[in-house]
Amino acid sequence: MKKIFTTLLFTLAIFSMANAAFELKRTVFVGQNAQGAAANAFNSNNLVCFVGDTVEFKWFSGQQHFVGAVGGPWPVADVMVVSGFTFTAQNTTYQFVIPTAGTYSYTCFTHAGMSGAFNATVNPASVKTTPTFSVELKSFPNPAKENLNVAFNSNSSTKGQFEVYDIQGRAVIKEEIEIIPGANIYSLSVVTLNSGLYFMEVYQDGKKIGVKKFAKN
Ligand SMILES: [Cu+2]
Repeated sequence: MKKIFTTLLFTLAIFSMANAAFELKRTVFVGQNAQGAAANAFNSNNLVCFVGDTVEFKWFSGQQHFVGAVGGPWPVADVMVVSGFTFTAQNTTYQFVIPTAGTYSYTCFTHAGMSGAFNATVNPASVKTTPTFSVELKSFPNPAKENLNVAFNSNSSTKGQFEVYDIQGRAVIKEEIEIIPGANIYSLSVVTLNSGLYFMEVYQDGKKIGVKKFAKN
């Protein structure tokens, strides 16, 4: 029992680490130069980071620094934008989670020439890739007599389903398919269908990814 619990904890820890790996906290020391010494400067004053990261401004030295944003896509509601933020020994940190890509400039209004920026881009590792169909769904011949050929492109290998509905919305055909990366062509037998209009829906992993209207002769 204890072993199972330990394994579970370990698994949870790994899982949270994997999630946290995309978002980092980066510190900008207020009142420190690039060499780490006390100065009317920010360290770093040219931070490179990712959307979702937390930038923490942390007081390092100097009596008082009144810091505010001067450019970039800062949210208006942000305290550092609206009123500036005062860094003193007692009031040491200010945190900001980067909401969107761009270059965020900031300055210390107390000390001329004390300024910096951080440039945020979207971390490619955090972008979840969802399978997409790069080519429009095609069906032919239209009207169909015995077989309806369905063609589309996919970038992944997954399970899929064809569903055909009549004009009253009744399901008349359901067929499981295996979707492969690249060009997919399926021949669907429609010989049992009455003449009329139908809608063919294609599902990938339970999600509808295409609809095509066709006629049966
Ligand atoms: Cu300052």
